[in-house]
Amino acid sequence: VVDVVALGESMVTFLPTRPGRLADVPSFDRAIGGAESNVACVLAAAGHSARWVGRVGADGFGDHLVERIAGYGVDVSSVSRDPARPTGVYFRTAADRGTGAHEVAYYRAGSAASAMSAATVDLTAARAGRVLHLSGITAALSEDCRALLYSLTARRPGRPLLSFDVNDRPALRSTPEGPLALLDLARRADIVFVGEDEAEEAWGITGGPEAIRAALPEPGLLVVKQGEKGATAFGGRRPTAPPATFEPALHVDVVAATGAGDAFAAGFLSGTLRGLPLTSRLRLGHLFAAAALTTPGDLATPPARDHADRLIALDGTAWG
Ligand code: KDG
Repeated sequence: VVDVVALGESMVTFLPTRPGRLADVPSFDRAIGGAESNVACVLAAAGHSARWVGRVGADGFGDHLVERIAGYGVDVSSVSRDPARPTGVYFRTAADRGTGAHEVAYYRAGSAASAMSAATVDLTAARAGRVLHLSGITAALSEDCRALLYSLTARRPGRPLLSFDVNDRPALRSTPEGPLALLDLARRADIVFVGEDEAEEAWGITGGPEAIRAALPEPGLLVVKQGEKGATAFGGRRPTAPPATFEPALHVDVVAATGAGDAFAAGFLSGTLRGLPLTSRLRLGHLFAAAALTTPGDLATPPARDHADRLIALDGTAWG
């Protein structure tokens, strides 16, 4: 059984060769992106077996994605090709040094991945892992994609451990009820990742991690990411649940934040697959995120397992 299956849209990503507005950047370097395949790539790099299930066009960009993701050791045998629709691509600018703001231009409407549905995706392959990792991005791609998420998150015998990263992308919202579907889907998952700022923006929840847990009591594990401060995990169901576990993040000079959330999820899932305690899972999340934060693209190779294990075992003051 494969450890983790991640399903979602991957895109060829164009990273700017210089800072500045999209209107001014003269050229871009090609890289790969896609929140869910990022999680699969990082987990494979961390020594787990991982599969990415997605749909790309029958074009060169589709070939590029499949080859690059396979290069991380991810099983891509269940990726389907759509002869009638293109592979999605997107461009972004460098983050502003002061505010972190950057521009993103998606060219993904009508993409091959937006045609993912129960008819075009290998559901058996999607359900065959110990963990199935999904994200809210898929819900925003099309009606079919949203229906696919509802079907994969339905509680049924033998369902893999369901991991869901809310990943609200305001630029992709097509309906005002979009954010509510994300809440609905999160409630059906076993492990949920959400940003504190994201919960406020999407759902208007302002009271911090405790308030988010109150609104989202169902998942066995809820991880609230608090940016450079750290992350809080709630395990077990109320009212008998242990108290929240907070772990501070590592301080790094951020080069690009994109992909950090995916790396964090991969680190946490790696610790989960290894049966590590919550504190270690959160620290692995932070460690993997630090690697992504200090590289310009989405993907960074996480530290090797023995190295990572020594780092997460450092005493709390090294982490504070
Ligand atoms: O988490 C990184 C992703 O945001 C990036 O790779 C692009 O998947 C992407 C998206 O839909 O925003």
